[in-house]
Amino acid sequence: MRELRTQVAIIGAGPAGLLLGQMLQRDGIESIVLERRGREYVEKRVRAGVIEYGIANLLEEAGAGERMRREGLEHHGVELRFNNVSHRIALSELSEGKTITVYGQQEVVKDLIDLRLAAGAPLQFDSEVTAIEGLQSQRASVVVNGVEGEFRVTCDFVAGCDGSFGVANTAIPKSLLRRHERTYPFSWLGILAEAAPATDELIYCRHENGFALYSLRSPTLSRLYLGVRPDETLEQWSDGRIWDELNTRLATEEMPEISQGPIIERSITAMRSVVVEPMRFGRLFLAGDAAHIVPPTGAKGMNLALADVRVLFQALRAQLTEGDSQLIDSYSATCLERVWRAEEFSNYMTQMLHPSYEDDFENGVQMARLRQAVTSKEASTVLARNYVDLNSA
Ligand code: FAS
Ligand code: PHB
Repeated sequence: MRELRTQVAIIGAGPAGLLLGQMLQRDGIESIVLERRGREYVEKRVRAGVIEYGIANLLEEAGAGERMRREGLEHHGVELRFNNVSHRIALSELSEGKTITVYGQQEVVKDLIDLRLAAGAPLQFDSEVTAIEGLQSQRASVVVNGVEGEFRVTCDFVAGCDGSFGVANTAIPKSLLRRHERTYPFSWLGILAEAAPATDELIYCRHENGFALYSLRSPTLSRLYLGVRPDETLEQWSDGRIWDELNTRLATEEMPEISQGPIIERSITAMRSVVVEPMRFGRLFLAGDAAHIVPPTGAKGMNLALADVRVLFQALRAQLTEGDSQLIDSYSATCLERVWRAEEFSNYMTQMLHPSYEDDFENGVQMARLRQAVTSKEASTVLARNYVDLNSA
């Protein structure tokens, strides 16, 4: 079998794998990024849209922030809407001036792929990692099913950045692996529409029919979501039904209708929380969705993934350039403390904004939480600081 050699084998060309490759490359540490899908597929996947203050700075410090700063939309607040009334959470005022940047995840991925290819650093698409070996020996290796057949990559370390359905977390012995999971009784139907957003800031809305989120990508592109029952399918949601339900849930006196346009992308995503422990086994380190999933209500998914990469890069650099293993030994515990804070905030936002169809006690409690979030300065300050920069704390 053909064999390649590197210092860090990175599984997955999502935001986590690509940012890790970028940071290692800039520091002269060899790596290879192995992606099972094609470039076009990876660059077209529409997912996250909000970048936290500290993560936007991280991307800029890594040399991947130029287009984000130019084209991204900087926001100073978000709205919480319920009973057809809007309440603004003044993010910047409540967080010493911090902001979020609205910039699609696929744009981050495109920027990082362009940088890696421009640097001539190894990035192989259509190359699926099928096995991970030697994690407790002197050298690790991954077996790859590539375009030109199978090959092996031997390395010092493996970064499992292969998302929630990848191979990396299965390489941790079942006797050591602990998986904590919660599935929520709803999914998100998301659309990308060629419609000028009727709002300048994101609107999170709780309506008796369900959740709605009004986000955006540019002055001509709206990104909108509806909370739907977990067994619902796209076939059950015609364009007309989607727009009618968005109008019903989001309507206020000031904004009775939202602007509509051709829907150019649509998907339904299940809502789950998952935490995999530990995030390290021998020479394998998990980062991003490979280790954790959060419901997107807190806009934490990609931010959490990139925050893991910040820790992993510093740990690998200390080990590979100075022989100092302290940071790799504490990697899992360091990440998991932040991961659980993000799980808590995402759970708080999800429960508060999605009405229960069966449990009116739960609805009473969640409405009290929502009212407190918009009337108590302390509560709105905690919400603002978690929303705008949880991963930097
Ligand atoms: P990713 O899943 O992005 O990337 C993993 C990569 O590894 C993929 O490209 C995959 O093809 C590759 N891979 C898997 N197995 C492999 C193997 N064996 N060999 C080689 N490559 C392999 N977050 C938000 O904040 N807001 C949102 O609105 C939002 N919406 C989402 C919608 C959907 C449908 C999904 C699935 C997630 C959404 N997320 C959202 C979360 C999302 O943004 C993730 O947090 C983010 O993609 C995490 O990045 P990575 O950890 O890099 O994983
Ligand atoms: C998005 O713009 O896609 C988005 C924004 C905020 C969220 C989730 C998704 O909480």
